[in-house]
Amino acid sequence: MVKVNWMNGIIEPKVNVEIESGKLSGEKVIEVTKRLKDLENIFSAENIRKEMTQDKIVYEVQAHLPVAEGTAAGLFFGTTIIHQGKVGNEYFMTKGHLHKKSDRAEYYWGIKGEGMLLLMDRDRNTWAEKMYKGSLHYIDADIAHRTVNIGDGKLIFGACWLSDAGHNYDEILMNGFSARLIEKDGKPNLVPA
Ligand code: S6P
Ligand code: ZN
Repeated sequence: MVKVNWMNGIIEPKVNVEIESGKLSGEKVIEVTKRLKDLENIFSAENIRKEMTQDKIVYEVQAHLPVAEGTAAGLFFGTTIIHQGKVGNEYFMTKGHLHKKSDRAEYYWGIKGEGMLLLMDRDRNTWAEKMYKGSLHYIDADIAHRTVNIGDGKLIFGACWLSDAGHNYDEILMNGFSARLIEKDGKPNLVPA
């Protein structure tokens, strides 16, 4: 509930973010949950994914969308929580995407846990940037991005992107990233897909 004190023009904010957890509450906050059943053909071991408990949550996204998607020059702000887990020896991760408008960049920052930001350019060169509490990531325009939880708890990170960036999931669904983060001897290894 927004409290307005018209006597002095000072108002309460319409939305809050818990700094420690990234949790958003208030107006125009949406929530999306991705479970194993929603992530067909994302992990390399699709046969193993199919056999796992389909309702298991892989990641949750909250986003503050103050303007309609597609609005020029607006901003969106979100928090993603990737749960701890693996499909075979591949860590739980997001679907990954490019932006529909290819010249739109994005910021990510680490809030909690240990992760990797998988980045791929148009020539399909893939590299991984470490994510941790306080890490800051500028995702350049036209770079595909996916996040991976390599820790033993939840990975939580924040994001800020342009409201007209849009999401292109199809290219990643069709061609994937050229590398994957696989656990070997208890450590993450970036291996060709
Ligand atoms: C939006 C931003 C994040 C992701 C979220 C889930 O541009 O990058 O909010 O949407 O981390 O990832 P994905 O690949 O399923 O959208
Ligand atoms: Zn994005």
